[in-house]
Amino acid sequence: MAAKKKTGKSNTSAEELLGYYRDMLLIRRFEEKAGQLYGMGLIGGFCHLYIGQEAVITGIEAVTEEDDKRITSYRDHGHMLACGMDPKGVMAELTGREGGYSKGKGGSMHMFSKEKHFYGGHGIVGAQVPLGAGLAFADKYMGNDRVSFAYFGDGAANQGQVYETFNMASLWKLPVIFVIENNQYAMGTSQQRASSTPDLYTRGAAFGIPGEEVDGMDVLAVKAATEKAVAHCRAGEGPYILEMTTYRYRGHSMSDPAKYRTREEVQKVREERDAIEHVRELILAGNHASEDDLKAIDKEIKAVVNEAADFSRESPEPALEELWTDIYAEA
Ligand SMILES: Cc1ncc(C[n+]2csc(CCOP(=O)(O)OP(=O)(O)O)c2C)c(N)n1
Ligand SMILES: [Mg+2]
Repeated sequence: MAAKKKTGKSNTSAEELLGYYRDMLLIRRFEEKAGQLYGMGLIGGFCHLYIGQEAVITGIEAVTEEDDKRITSYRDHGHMLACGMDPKGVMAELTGREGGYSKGKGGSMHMFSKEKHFYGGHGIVGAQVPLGAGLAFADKYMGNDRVSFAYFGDGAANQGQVYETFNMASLWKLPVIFVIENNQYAMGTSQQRASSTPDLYTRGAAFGIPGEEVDGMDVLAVKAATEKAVAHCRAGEGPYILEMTTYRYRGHSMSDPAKYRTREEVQKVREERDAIEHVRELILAGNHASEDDLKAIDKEIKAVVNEAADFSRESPEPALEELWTDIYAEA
């Protein structure tokens, strides 16, 4: 295996590292299970897996506080798990069951949790970005010091509505952090083929929004950059852009011809930059836990995921009458 070029604080505590290990592993095992259930025909429709990108959401959520808000695209399962939503409710939504977060009527891309301040789950590329600024506007209006996180991809970064949002967010100094999850591809189109400039973190320059490029495969680097961005927002300085360089290991969605990149390219990232492996190495090198301890954690996580999968199969399908509920909000 090639030498790692990761940044990382050697003084990170055992507890913190083991926490990241657990959180990232939960996302990976959950997504692997979702892939299996999809293959078995238990999940239908769209399903976009987050495998490979776990360090981004894990590092950011390590910094968030109660009542901070988040909104993202259709590649949303990891975001839900990381902000504390119940794996059972997420999995049951994937299988379209009553016990799901949207009572089985939303599916993979349309889940919400008011309690955890998770505002979706959006299938229209880039649509969550102005909505994220809206969340931040509400907090500014209420006069609190909450921060909103609007996540979007490298493909979405070329959408017009993103720049309209940048303008307003900067003009009104909204406490929103724009997190660009640059996983190098938008469906089958590589970033090089679609973006006029390679650096997405500079895209706010015309609006006076500072930005930073971060190794999104290194949970400690993600956390450090997020701390800086959050401090900026909470101090009333307005928005911030974090470009997380990351990689998705699986296809765009569940059907993906995978003709746009080589197997070797994927394998190389897995071997040299995997976020979970990186934390695992830090844990072992620091003698914070043994190989057996880590195996035991994996076993525990698998049990949580299996329980979620069982729940998602046992929960009934929504009753027919549900077709008529949750359509209009009562005003
Ligand atoms: C407005 C709009 N255009 C096109 C699509 C089809 N589409 C779905 S995902 C996607 C790629 C987006 O890529 P990126 O923003 O990099 O996010 P990623 O899937 O890599 O997480 C496209 C073109 C869509 N859903 N909405
Ligand atoms: Mg992408």
